[in-house]
Amino acid sequence: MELPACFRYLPGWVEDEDRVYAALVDAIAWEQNDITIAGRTIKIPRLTCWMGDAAYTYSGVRNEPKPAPEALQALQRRLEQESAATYNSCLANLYRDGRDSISYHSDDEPELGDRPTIASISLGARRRFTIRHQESGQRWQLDLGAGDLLIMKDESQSDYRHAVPKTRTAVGPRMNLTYRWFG
Ligand SMILES: O=C(O)CCC(=O)C(=O)O
Ligand SMILES: [Mn+2]
Repeated sequence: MELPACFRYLPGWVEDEDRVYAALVDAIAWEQNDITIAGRTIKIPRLTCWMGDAAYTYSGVRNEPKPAPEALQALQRRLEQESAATYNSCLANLYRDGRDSISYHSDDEPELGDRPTIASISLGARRRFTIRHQESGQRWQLDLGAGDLLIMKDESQSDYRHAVPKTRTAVGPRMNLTYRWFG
C-alpha cells in the first residue's frame, strides 16, 4: 500500500552501507537507559546515543549529548541536500536482536518544533517498521533494510505514530540513525 505523502521512502540511499555500519557501530558511544513507567523501572529495549548540542529529554529520560563521529556528519551533509532541511543532531538506535524494539510513538517533543522533518537511515539487519494513523487506525508497514532512507515530514508526527516491533524471527543487529533539528 502506498505510504502517506508525509513519509518518503528511498531504498538503498546510503553508499557503502556495510562499511558505514561497521565504522559507526564502534564509534558511537552506545548506552542503555532506564525508563520508569507507572512506577516500574525497566531498561529501554535497545541501545541509544544522542548526539547534538543540548540535552534531549524523552520518555522521562534526560540524554546528555555525545560527540558525533565523522561518518555521521558526512551522512548529514548529503541528507541535507536530499531532504531540503537542516539537522543539528542525531539520535542513534541499536537493535541488538529481535527482542529489541521501539513501541508506537511520535517524535513530537516541543524542541523539534511544529511539523518537524526527521531523516531516518537504516543500517544492518532488515526490520519491520510500522506506521499507524492516530485517528483512523489505518496501518502501513515497510521492511527497512541496510542503506534505506525514510524521510518523515509535515504531519508525520502530529497525525501518525510509528514503531519497530519485536520479532521472533532470528535477526542480526540493526542500526537506525534519526537526524533531527533540535531547537
Ligand atoms: O528504528 C527506527 O526505524 C525508528 C526509530 C525511531 O522511531 C526513533 O528513534 O524515534
Ligand atoms: Mn521515532
